[in-house]
Amino acid sequence: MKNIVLIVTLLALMLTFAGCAQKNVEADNVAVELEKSTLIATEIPVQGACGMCKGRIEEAAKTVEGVEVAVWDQETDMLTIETTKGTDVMMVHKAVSTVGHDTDKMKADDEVYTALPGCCKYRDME
Ligand SMILES: [Cu+2]
Repeated sequence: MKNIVLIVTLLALMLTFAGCAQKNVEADNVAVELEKSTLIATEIPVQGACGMCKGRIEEAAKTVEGVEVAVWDQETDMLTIETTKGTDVMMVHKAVSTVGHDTDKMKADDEVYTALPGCCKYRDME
């Protein structure tokens, strides 16, 4: 009889632990979801002209640590980035202007701009 009580107690304990483990996994999942949802969206006006520009701008933006998503819209000349908390957005302005694209806060060097392919000469279009 004592043995049965012991076994039942042990089973109950095991179930309790299993339940806790399950809850922890759920808590972890919630944490991951929160992490994703706490990405901060920022819009940066970036000058460009064509599909090549799009690739260049997005690639440059993604080199900045904390930039998870970077999408440049050719129609609106708007770069939308999604970054983790604490990301220095000015670093994105810098990265994008370094490869030849003016932002609303940082102008690309004339030398770099001049070296862009003809189809990317956005300044001439204005
Ligand atoms: Cu281009």
